[in-house]
Amino acid sequence: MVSHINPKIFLIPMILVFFTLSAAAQEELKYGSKVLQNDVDESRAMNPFYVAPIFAFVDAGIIGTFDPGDPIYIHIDPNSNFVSENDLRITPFADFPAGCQVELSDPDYGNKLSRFGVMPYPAVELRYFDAKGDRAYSIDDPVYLDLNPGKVNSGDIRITGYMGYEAGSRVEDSDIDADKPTSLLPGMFNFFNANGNINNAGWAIYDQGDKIYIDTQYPFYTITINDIRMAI
Ligand SMILES: [Ca+2]
Ligand SMILES: [Ca+2]
Ligand SMILES: [Ca+2]
Ligand SMILES: [Ca+2]
Repeated sequence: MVSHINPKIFLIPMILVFFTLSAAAQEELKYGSKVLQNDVDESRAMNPFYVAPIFAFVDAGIIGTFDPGDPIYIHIDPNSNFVSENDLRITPFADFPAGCQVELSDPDYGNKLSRFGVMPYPAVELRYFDAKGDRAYSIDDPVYLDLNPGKVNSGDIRITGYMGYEAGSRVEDSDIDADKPTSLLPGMFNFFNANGNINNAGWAIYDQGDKIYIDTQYPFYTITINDIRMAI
């Protein structure tokens, strides 16, 4: 009997369902969100970087000190000292939100980068607050780029949102999460090679549109629950 049904009748509702799912996916895949079970990207393959990217910042605002006026990046090529194409902003810069890649025509492209942990700048680590106290990194635990590592305090950067504070925001002394102890996050940067391109040696190429994750169950190179999306 099925063969008598006109397939076109089903096509329109299916398209509507597709667009609805796409809209939902856009929302849940936002910057600083954690991968949940059955998310569209869960269990996708990821690729390692040839050289591990670093956190770096532009010393703007008050010069000679790291301060809230200084935009922070995941800097892809540590051999360069300048904001480069496809570096990833992890704090907003001008009208650019956290989680977007730098393009050649952007105003911050080519700005000089400074490194954390090099005098006079503070050291940083990726750390989490064990919110439910289960002594492991888990889904409720917010993650920080933790300056002067060990405790959430003023100037730390939220890598994930927490209690209404957005991913990419900076902690202030009066915030709910200020003064919380932190633990080292097990994690490394990997990326989803969205456009699928590879070089002659067979390595995935990180370029425009590819999505960086903090991979918290490595080195399996798979997007799993609790990994953190660093790109919009
Ligand atoms: Ca500064
Ligand atoms: Ca926990
Ligand atoms: Ca801190
Ligand atoms: Ca690519």
